[in-house]
Amino acid sequence: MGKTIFSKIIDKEIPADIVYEDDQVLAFRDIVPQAPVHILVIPKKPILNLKHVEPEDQDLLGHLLLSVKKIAQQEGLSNGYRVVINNGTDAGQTVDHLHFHILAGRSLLWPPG
Ligand code: DGP
Repeated sequence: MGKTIFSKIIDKEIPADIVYEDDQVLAFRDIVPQAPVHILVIPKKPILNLKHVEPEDQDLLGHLLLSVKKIAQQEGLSNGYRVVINNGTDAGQTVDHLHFHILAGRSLLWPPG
């Protein structure tokens, strides 16, 4: 399988509006925002989705969630935010690289549909 669009963003082959980066994680603004704030948080390790995580990824998964918290603080999301992981076809996953959506800046409906 070739590189996904997110691997190309990690490798800086295509541009993105990056809001956070460290040795394990990259976060950037979604190109099709569904809310005033819409950020994608991804591991640099190319994991397809949650179905493909392994016990060895435990620390990385924790680090991703702590990064979400850090980014939410950095973005000033004091009114709250939603974190979404779409896994597979029925969930609407379109990019085969694990990603957390951070959505904020408006009142979000539930159930999501
Ligand atoms: P999902 O549907 O959960 O697989 O979300 C994939 C998201 O990725 C979708 O909201 C649009 C976003 N996206 C797709 N291609 C690009 C891109 O080239 N740049 C950025 N910043 N976001 C992208």
